[in-house]
Amino acid sequence: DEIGDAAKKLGDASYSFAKEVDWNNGIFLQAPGKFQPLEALKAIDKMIEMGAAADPKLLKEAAEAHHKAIGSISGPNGVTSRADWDAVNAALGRVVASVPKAKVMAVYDSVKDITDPTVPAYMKSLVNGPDAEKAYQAFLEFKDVVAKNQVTTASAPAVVPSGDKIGEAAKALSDASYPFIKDIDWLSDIYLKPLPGKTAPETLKAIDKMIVMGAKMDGNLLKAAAEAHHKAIGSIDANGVTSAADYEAVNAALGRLVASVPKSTVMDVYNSMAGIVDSTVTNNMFSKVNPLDAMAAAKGFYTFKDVVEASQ
Ligand code: DGD
Ligand code: CLA
Ligand code: CLA
Ligand code: PID
Ligand code: PID
Ligand code: PID
Ligand code: PID
Ligand code: PID
Repeated sequence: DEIGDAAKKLGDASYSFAKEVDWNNGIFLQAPGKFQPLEALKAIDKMIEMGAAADPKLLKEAAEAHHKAIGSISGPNGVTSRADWDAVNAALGRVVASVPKAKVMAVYDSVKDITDPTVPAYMKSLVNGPDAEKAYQAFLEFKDVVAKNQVTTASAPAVVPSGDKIGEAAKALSDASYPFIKDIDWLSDIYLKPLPGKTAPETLKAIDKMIVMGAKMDGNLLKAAAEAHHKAIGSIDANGVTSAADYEAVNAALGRLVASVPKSTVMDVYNSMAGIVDSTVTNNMFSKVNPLDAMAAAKGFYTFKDVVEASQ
């Protein structure tokens, strides 16, 4: 297709730049400017809306392209192969072309709002400047091909299941865990801290398992889950906590999503995460909430998972 061909040209002009970026640099975990969680949440909400509007099949293919690309990483900077670099760009270009332009620009504008204007120049100073300019010039040509192939209306909204067992179980889970949700400091910057003692390649391995799980999920249920999150963001209070009803809808949507993939795929995520998160992290989280609320929530979760497993 045209976007695939354009991605090859983009690769010709941008792979040198890609090789110069130190993908293992911990700086990419930091906020791109002042830490402003509620503003950042607005930007993430725009990404969720864009994801919910995208063609689920193209999203799945983009996730698969990333998984493949992780498999061909080499060298100290963590760069993927030339062929996989092109394949990721092509896949993301197709995702962008599957949503109306305004949804893409809403992401750009909201990310711009939380990005310190000196950040791009600083990023450029870490690589060979002319290579960055060449890559950007090629991006501008690529985006014209994407725009030419872009839809003008979003894909249809998700079909949301109702009256199912997971929906019922989500009510019980949410009643049992909402007090715990209210104890959590959602606006803390702790969630952006590096995992103690873990390198980027180690962390990326665990993220790869999530990408694999994402690629196997039912596309309609993934879209429904994204829509539920968007709605939930719309009802947060000053502490960032969503309403009880929206929290329940998120739990139901995520339970259905988990049920749409094989158990072993879910356990691969759990086991790989358990391997990089040591007990100091979980103990620290536990120390910040009411222990009784946390235990009630955990009990609710372990009951809920049996219902999910039964429909898996
Ligand atoms: C950049 C963008 C990269 C900066 C990276 C910051 C983004 C971090 C996002 C973190 C979000 C947190 C969410 C993650 C979740 C965490 C959960 C815990 O370098 C601009 C200005 C605005 C920059 C900020 C906006 C960036 C938006 C990026 C898209 C959002 C993606 C979302 C990513 C998040 C996660 C993904 C899953 O646009 O951008 C560089 C540009 O900066 C440079 O400016 C441009 C001008 O816009 C353009 O008009 C033009 O002037 C150009 O061109 C210069 O510079 C000139 C000529 O005109 C060209 O023809 C050509 O010759 C060129 O020069 C060659 O040099
Ligand atoms: Mg990403 C984007 C890393 C998985 C879907 N992703 C980005 C970039 C960053 C990144 C490179 C955001 C920061 C930025 O804009 O830099 N993703 C990244 C990693 C992983 C991952 C490390 C781990 C596996 N992504 C992942 C998965 C999905 C996505 C699983 C779902 C399928 N990702 C996704 C989308 C987008 C990203 C939809 C974006 O739009 C965003 C992005 O790249 O925006 C431009 C700048 C970008 C780069 C350095 C890489 C692109 C290089 C281009 C082609 C040429 C360079 C131009 C110039 C020098 C800088 C860009 C200017 C900008 C204004 C366009
Ligand atoms: Mg998430 C999970 C935040 C958007 C899909 N998401 C998580 C949690 C964290 C979170 C609360 C990961 C950390 C963790 O496990 O804590 N998501 C979060 C935010 C946003 C967002 C702030 C922003 C809008 N997500 C989002 C979107 C999608 C997803 C758009 C795609 C539709 N998210 C998604 C999935 C999963 C998450 C599929 C998970 O599996 C993971 C999760 O919750 O795993 C348990 C612990 C969790 C919580 C504090 C909240 C849940 C409370 C449960 C139901 C009861 C508590 C049990 C116990 C006390 C603690 C967990 C024990 C553990 C062994 C299970
Ligand atoms: C400027 C000036 C003009 C010239 C110009 C110019 C530049 C404009 C630009 C630009 C626009 C632009 C847009 C970009 C948009 C990037 C969007 C990224 C979206 C990320 C998402 C992440 C996610 C997910 C995901 C799916 C999940 C939801 C999420 C589901 C259902 C200034 C050059 C024209 C770069 C969507 C993918 C996993 C949130 O106009 O003179 O330069 O860049 O998890 O969804 O699960
Ligand atoms: C524009 C203007 C509007 C019209 C428009 C428009 C276009 C927007 C577009 C577009 C946005 C867009 C985004 C693209 C982003 C591509 C990002 C590629 C990332 C590739 C990576 C590869 C890799 C890896 C990997 C992980 C490793 C690092 C690597 C570690 C730690 C402008 C059309 C709406 C194409 C990250 C995955 C293995 C490098 O808005 O008027 O057209 O395209 O090895 O991580 O090692
Ligand atoms: C300039 C002027 C214009 C011309 C121009 C220009 C240059 C702009 C530039 C540039 C922008 C730019 C951006 C770059 C962005 C790279 C983003 C990489 C993201 C990597 C990640 C990796 C990671 C992980 C991971 C998970 C870990 C955390 C991490 C935990 C819990 C100035 C040329 C346009 C290079 C996210 C995945 C392992 C961080 O604009 O005239 O030159 O470069 O380790 O999670 O640990
Ligand atoms: C234990 C001991 C026994 C008792 C037991 C027990 C506990 C097991 C447990 C547990 C398992 C478990 C699993 C959990 C799994 C969470 C999975 C999260 C996945 C997140 C993803 C994120 C993403 C995306 C997304 C889609 C994108 C890709 C991504 C596309 C196409 C120990 C109790 C049985 C909690 C997939 C969603 C946006 C990466 O066994 O005696 O306690 O918890 O962006 O994909 O866009
Ligand atoms: C298990 C054992 C196997 C069988 C199995 C199994 C089950 C795994 C499961 C499962 C995993 C799972 C995960 C669920 C997670 C739910 C997470 C809910 C999160 C809700 C949020 C709501 C909110 C917001 C929001 C953003 C705000 C904060 C809030 C800020 C900054 C165990 C079946 C495979 C259900 C985050 C979105 C508005 C709070 O593996 O044998 O069954 O379910 O307001 O952010 O303000």
